[in-house]
Amino acid sequence: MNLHAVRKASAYLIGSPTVLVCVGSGLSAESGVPTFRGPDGMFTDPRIANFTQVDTFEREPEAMLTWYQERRTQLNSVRPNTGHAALARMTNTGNYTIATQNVDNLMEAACKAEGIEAAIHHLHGLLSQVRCHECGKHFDDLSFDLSRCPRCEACGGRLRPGVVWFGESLPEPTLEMCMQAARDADVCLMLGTSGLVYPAAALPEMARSHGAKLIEINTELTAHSDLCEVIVRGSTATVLPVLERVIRDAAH
Ligand code: BJW
Ligand code: ZN
Repeated sequence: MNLHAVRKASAYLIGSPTVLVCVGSGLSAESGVPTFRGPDGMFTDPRIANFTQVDTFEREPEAMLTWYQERRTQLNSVRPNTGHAALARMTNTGNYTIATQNVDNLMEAACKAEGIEAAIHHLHGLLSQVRCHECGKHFDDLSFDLSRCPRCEACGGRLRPGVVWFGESLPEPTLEMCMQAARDADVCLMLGTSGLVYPAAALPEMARSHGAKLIEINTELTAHSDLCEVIVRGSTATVLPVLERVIRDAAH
């Protein structure tokens, strides 16, 4: 890890700034939740890549729901990693908004474990939720077995995971709050996201055009690396605890 880059990043984060944190699947990678792209990503299997497209739900609903049910079950056995925990603690050092593309609840779990309340917005929904594809009714319940293709008690429609597929709109109030946070931010911290999926990828761009400094923590270069003031190459599970420590030490 480049400690010079970590110190440079900390200089932007010391002094209670307003921070938009844009989170992607890399943050949860060391918890055992696979990323989408890259050599170990779920999308190396083209069939799986298709399961994140809304059109596939019309053609192969059983296969798609079985895959989603497996991922819902896996959520029961994953735990937040050191990156989630450090980020939770960092939110106490400024005005932080977390805009996550992740559909796990690991950031909430880390905040709970640290006794911290943070503003976390799920742009792509949550795997723990189920909703009706027809009437939109939400069921916040992990006990549904989606692989049995359950039906909505309100309208008889098809139940599906409460996530956002390609070709579907993001939840409007969530996106609006994140866009406002992008406009207000002094700093935009990008954690473990490839920056390829819109409109989430537009948030750092929007923050930058409103004057925010961009900081990236990622094991690889991304679509946004060229826009960054600071890049720390490394795992968020390793870098965030060091960054949080430097910020905390500066406060004493
Ligand atoms: C580490 C690490 C470690 C690893 N430490 N780092 C404008 C331009 C072009 C296209 C569009 C546009 N606007 C809209 C579009 C279309 C489309 C889109 O963006 N397409 C592009 C891909 C071409 N967007 C949409 O369709 C969105 N909807 C929309 O725009 O609505 C308007 C509309 C309405 C009606 C009709 C049409 C449009 C919806 C997007 C939904 C995305 N859904 C998914 C699946 C969620 C459910 C599920 O989990 O199954 O969301 S796809 C997948 O990608 C998932 C993720 O949230 C998302 C982003 O991925 P992420 O998190 O960045 O992961 P990776 O794998 O890409 O990257 C991992 C990174 O971590 C890498 O950089 C690694 O290096 C790093 N890493 N380990 C640190 N330990
Ligand atoms: Zn319904």
